[in-house]
Amino acid sequence: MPKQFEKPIYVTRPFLPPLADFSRQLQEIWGNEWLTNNGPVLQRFQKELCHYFKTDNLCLFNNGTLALQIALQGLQLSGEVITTPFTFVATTHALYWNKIRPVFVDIEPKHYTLDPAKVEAAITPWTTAILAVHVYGYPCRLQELADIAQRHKLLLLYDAAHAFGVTVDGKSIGHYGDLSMFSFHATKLFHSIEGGMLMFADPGQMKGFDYLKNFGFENELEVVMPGTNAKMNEFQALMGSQILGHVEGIISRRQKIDALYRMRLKEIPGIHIPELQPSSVKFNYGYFPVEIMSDEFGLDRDQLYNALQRFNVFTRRYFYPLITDFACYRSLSVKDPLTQARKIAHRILTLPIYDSLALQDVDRICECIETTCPNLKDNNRPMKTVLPDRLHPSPALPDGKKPSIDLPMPLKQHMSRR
Ligand code: T4K
Repeated sequence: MPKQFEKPIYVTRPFLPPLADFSRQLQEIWGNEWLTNNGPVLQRFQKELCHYFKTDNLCLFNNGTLALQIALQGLQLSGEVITTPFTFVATTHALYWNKIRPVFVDIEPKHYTLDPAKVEAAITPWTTAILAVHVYGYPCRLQELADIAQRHKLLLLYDAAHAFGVTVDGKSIGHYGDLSMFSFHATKLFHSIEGGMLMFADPGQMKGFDYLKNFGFENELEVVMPGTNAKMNEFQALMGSQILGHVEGIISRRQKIDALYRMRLKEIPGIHIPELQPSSVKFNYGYFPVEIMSDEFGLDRDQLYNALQRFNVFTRRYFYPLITDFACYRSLSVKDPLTQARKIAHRILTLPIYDSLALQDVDRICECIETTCPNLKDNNRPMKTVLPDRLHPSPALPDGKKPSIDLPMPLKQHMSRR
């Protein structure tokens, strides 16, 4: 029986650049006495990102949610937008904040992204766009969605919150579709503490997004639209700028963790690991989702989730419940039975994966899963893995080792009570 971890192992931990590097560069901010409102560090970070993404068409925000809300507003979308129920709530909230009706359709079972056939079947005269999510960084069915969007004259938008660093056929995933939103939240493999970015095909959109994130100011005396405040500040930009230089290393260390999980978990009955991406995709290993098939594993997903907590391992059930099952969206009528999404939401478990997670700890997490699996007979237990050298130091352990619609009903009631 593996020992409980001395310190909690979370689903993720933020990458932090060397403190000395960060402190040194903080002096620049102190020297500038400029903390936000399109400061010099932000402008430099924006240029670095333009170079990284090979585009001039990107705009920075204080978080991904506001970036997406502003995107929908700037594009003046209304009516219905076809989207996925298998995502983080912010995807749908952004539609609601723009009074757009989300039309939920099912996902495909292999990599959990929107099923193009379901998208096409859900188009009505009120549909204005498709908002698909590269969930866990898995690219959506890009060509099929692009064909549908073109055939029906719809905008194709991607929530690429999880997809920083992903490329398809040598191009950043942000180059696909009309617009993509990236989240730079601390829980992402690339972050700026909090932050978000829009990348878009039409350079004409830039001015509108810039207005919308800065109150609509044209100049000191003129406000041209009712914007909001969604600006990234200098500290966020500094963090992002510093981490950008580490991003390839972060991805390759995560790839090793992914490979070790795959090797260790494949022998355990009832653990389904999504297929590796094809060679045309450079993946980012941002998440490590698995499906727990209760009949074969001997416990259901929630039982395993709880059992792992007793070992001090805090996995997450991203994305359960489905968006359609949250109190604030439950009253929406959804035509699609969401068969795959429902099944997957009940089986999915995202395992810890982050830069400072030592391979020894990944091995131990796998041992915890093996020990918990009632259907793994003793003589089937895999041999102890001989690990390659530690990737990099892990946190110290006590033993001294370095290891335009109506609000949905509940929301309406809630608001009228206030
Ligand atoms: N679209 C999609 C598809 C998204 O996934 C998200 C965000 C968005 C849009 C919106 O983008 P942002 O507006 O957030 O930029 C987390 C994140 O807060 C959220 O950004 C993310 N998706 C979502 C998938 O995960 P929670 O509620 O699970 O976070 P929390 O605080 O429970 O953190 C998870 C674990 O990470 C903790 O157990 C411990 C660890 N952690 C967390 C933080 C914040 C740390 O070790 N250090 C930290 O500083 O939502």
